[in-house]
Amino acid sequence: MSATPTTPAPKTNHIGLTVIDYRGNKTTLCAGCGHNAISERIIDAAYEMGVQPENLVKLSGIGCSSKSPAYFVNRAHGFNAVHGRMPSVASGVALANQRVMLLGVSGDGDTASIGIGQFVHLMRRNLPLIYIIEDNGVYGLTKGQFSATADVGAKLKTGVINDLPPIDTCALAVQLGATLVARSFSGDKRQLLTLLKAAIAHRGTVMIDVVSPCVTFNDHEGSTKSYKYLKDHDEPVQEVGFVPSFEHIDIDYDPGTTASVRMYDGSELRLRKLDRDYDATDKVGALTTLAEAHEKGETLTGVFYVDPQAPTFMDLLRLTDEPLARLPESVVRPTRQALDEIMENLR
Ligand SMILES: Cc1ncc(C[n+]2csc(CCOP(=O)(O)OP(=O)(O)O)c2C)c(N)n1
Ligand code: SF4
Ligand SMILES: [Mg+2]
Repeated sequence: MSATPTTPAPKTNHIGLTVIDYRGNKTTLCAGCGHNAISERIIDAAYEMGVQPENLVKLSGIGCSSKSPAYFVNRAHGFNAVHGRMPSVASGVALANQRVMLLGVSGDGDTASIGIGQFVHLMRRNLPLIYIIEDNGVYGLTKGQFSATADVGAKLKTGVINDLPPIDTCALAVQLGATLVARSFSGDKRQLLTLLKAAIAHRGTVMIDVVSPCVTFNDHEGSTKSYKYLKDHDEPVQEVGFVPSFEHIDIDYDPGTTASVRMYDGSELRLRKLDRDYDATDKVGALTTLAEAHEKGETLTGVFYVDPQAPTFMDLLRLTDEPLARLPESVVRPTRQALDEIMENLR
């Protein structure tokens, strides 16, 4: 009698979950939209890093990009904020509960146009959160008008040419105080996955601008955010590698050519030099490199800046670890005597 073939049990991560536990709803975005590839990488990164789904808070604003959190990690919490106002909601969540992991997904319009005021203030606080911009250079949801990240000379399908200089969200984030700043391309599976895993291991503000082509309104000849343009112009500043804290792998590498950055949770981010000599811990160097790339019309990708030691907003506020919402009244309510003393001092 022949043995009945058995289906192999799905692989589990180090907290015992399968990749299915990290999936979301079926996407309603256009087939081929770069945003879908980013959702897939988020699922892979959360699975590989063993993120507890119920410990994750997904936040977004308005746009096709801001719909994406519905398409990954269904078991997480979610908040879809008003257009460009995700940072203030995220700040509130972070302050109310330091134990959750925050993942914000925004668009170039949601961030660099209507949301720029909130974005710049978020970047200067080093609040622990991951902020992803799904950057297609247009307002996809409202049918493809230029956004503030569109390059000078970029052409819409209608022939309209963009004359205004773009806002470089990475340069802004580095200058203002974000402590892990990177750019990637939705079509570069390996680099994006590695960056997302490093982002999960970091404590502080992570800002990743992911060029994510809009196949419906901005993937034609003349666009600088199309799949073809990125394939021809994507220039990594280094090769990124990542060893999570729970995988004690000793990989030999040449310290002269690979810089190693120890992340907050003990993981290791490895940055291997390519043609250019790039130091991701040098803030001024990062700004100069981004400015030079801008002058030359290059699309650089990789880690521009990382500082795993910088104090976070919570450290500066000396906030208790215990979620504020769970503190008992005896702790949050001043005593009669304390109130009397305050009143006495005001006389
Ligand atoms: C207050 C407000 N103003 C304008 C709009 C219209 N609107 C919806 S999405 C959007 C732009 C979205 O662009 P982006 O953030 O780049 O997302 P994408 O769709 O390209 O992913 C705009 C202007 C709105 N919903 N609310
Ligand atoms: S319109 Fe563009 S951004 Fe929106 S889902 Fe379609 S391809 Fe993606
Ligand atoms: Mg957009």
